[in-house]
Amino acid sequence: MSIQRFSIIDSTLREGEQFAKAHYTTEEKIRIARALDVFGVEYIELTSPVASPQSFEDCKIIANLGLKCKILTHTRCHMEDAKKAVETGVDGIDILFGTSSYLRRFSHGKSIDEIIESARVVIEFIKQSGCEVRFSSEDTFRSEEVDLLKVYQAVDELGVDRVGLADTVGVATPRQLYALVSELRKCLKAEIEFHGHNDSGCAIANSFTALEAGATHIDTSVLGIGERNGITSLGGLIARIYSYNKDLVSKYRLDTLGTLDKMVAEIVGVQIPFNNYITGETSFTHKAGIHTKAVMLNPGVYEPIDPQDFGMQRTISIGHRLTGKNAIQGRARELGLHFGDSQLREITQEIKRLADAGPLSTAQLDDLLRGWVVA
Ligand code: HCA
Ligand code: CU
Repeated sequence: MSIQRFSIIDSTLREGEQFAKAHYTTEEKIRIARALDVFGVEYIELTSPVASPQSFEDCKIIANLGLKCKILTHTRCHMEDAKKAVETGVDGIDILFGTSSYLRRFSHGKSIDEIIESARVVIEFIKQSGCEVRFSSEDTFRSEEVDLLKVYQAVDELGVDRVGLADTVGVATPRQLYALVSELRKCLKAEIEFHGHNDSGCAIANSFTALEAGATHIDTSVLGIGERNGITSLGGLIARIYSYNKDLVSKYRLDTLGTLDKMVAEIVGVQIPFNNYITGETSFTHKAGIHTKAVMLNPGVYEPIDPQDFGMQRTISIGHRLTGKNAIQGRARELGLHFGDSQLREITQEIKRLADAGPLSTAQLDDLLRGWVVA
């Protein structure tokens, strides 16, 4: 199935607050919410208002900022939580219930019929309040399929806006996602949301496959921050969808992704990983001679993503032993120097010889090029 439309539910301010290093001030939450809104995510999910007194106040503040995106909060499937959430003025409430045998035995101890009954009361209340409601089954992929279907069908009948599939421990595979989402798509009216953890490295692939199978809402966080090693990263999901069909992500302000990643990295006190999607330090650096030659003729040969679409710069790395004469010629031209082919070959051999001892800095390389002219 081809992907027609999708929405991002960014949870940097909910799942992201569960990242070991995160502790946001109100002012930081507001900055992040505004930046996500500028980027254009359709929804922002906030920590439950029952988490702490400040969390309740912050929900109210962010729900009243007048942002374009919808504001959601995330609560347990309890009446007291739902009431408190409605009080904050959010647009929607994401509720969660554990259906796996682990959670049923070691967490809440409820049967499937009891889960449905508790959910019914809460869902009806939220709907009457005029808020959107999503019901998610925590640890979906370690739950029995008959149980899942029963619960999802029951909440669908109650008129939830979305049902959520949560790969809480990051163990699901793309094939499992495709199978379950396709099946649910056939029997439910509600839209389908996916929330995936990245413990085994499949969060982005699983999110994308969920979309291919008919899901329409994906949970993300900036840099993927969340419990343990986190969830689907916003930039990673964008990179994945862009590579599939660039038009699908043209609704976002892609040029602001770098600012967003940097802001959140600074706030939680981490570096943007060097190999991060799109905004990593080396994401658009080309090194080996064969690569640089082709990229200088046509960047698309080795660039699935155009850095300019994201306000990023391409780097051609030159002063190392894997370098090639085309890259060296390119740098020489930037300096206003023009060499013949045999000179370029000699220079390249010399740079390779010197760089065997370690990479040359741009200044060293430029000196060598300038010096060659003089010689
Ligand atoms: C949590 C669990 C959750 C919920 C996801 C969802 C998960 O930390 O409360 O509501 O869809 O991964 O299962 O983040
Ligand atoms: Cu989670």
